[in-house]
Amino acid sequence: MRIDEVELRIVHLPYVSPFRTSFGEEVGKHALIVTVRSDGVEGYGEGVMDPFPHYREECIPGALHLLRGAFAPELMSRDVAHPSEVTARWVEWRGNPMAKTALELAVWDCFARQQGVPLRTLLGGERTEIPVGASLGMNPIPQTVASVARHVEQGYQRVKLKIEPGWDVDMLAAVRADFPDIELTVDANSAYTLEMMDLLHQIDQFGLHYIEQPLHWDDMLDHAHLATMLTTELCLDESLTSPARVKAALDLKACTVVNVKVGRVGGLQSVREIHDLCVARNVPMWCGGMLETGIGRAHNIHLATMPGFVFPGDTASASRTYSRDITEQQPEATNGIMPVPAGPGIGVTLDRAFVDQVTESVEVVRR
Ligand code: OSB
Ligand code: MG
Repeated sequence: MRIDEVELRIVHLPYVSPFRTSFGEEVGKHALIVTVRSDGVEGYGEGVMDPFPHYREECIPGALHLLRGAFAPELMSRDVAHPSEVTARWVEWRGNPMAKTALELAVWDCFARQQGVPLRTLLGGERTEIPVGASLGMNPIPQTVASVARHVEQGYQRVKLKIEPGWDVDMLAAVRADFPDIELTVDANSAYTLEMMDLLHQIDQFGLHYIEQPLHWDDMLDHAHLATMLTTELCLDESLTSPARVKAALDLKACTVVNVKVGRVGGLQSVREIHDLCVARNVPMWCGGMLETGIGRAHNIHLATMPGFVFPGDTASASRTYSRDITEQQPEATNGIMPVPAGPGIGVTLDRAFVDQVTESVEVVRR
């Protein structure tokens, strides 16, 4: 395929309610929506970097700079035989997996649409629905317990609670008092250190399935140490930025569960490599989320159909996050089951009038 144009668009959407984690509170989403055009067919990708680097170190201005000045021109300078080869062309530019992914995803979607197949088919995903859980931001305890009740009632297959020091033991005790047996996990987004072993030992007592990223956002060694001191399993999120880093984490026993976010690991080809590694080592994976719009959410649903994604992921109903999304189809889960959008590519299309309303900037890079 020959890519003729790459469109880089920043949209801004309000969340239904503020989302608070240990790294801050967000009231809305700035999303980078990338469109590629090839032979009259469009494909869409989404970048999950924020305006400022609170989760990992990428940010939107940096991503635009690299996409405009390096990745898009390189992509359009030569034909693409298959989307799996795209990110290898950008290795001379180090890091920046989220920026690379935003464009790579658009190429995968465009390629699948040209072939007339759902994206999941290109990835070897045979399932037409996936199990999902929900990630709950930090709120006062009564609100949190009520929110857990609502999500359990709606059938979500696991509930994940955001924690930080001082926002952990009492909240977990309250939730466990009402829901002693539900599948429960916590996500600290790097808020703890090994100096806080007392707290971590208390968190270890709540029968959690796993603890997600308790320590520093780029660490492996401390997590490997922590794993020997807890009975609860560890899952890494922030620290896993490439197939090589996943292999290192597994070799070091820094985690026994893997959260895959396509943007963090550098694209779908990286996801495929991580998937095959985890399947070969019998390591369970699940698909994380970054409160994506309908474009990124649809990509997540397709990739989570790969057979190694055995635990429920964070790709819950779009309506939990947005009252109006930028796609015409809004993926919704029923009883903790999310249907894979049908049709070619990622199976969703842009609501163009609404996209224009919420666009903050748009530019087109041509071949
Ligand atoms: O750590 O998984 C995370 C959202 C933004 C940044 C980091 C994380 C999250 C979530 C939300 O947990 C998951 C979702 O509903 O998309
Ligand atoms: Mg996380």
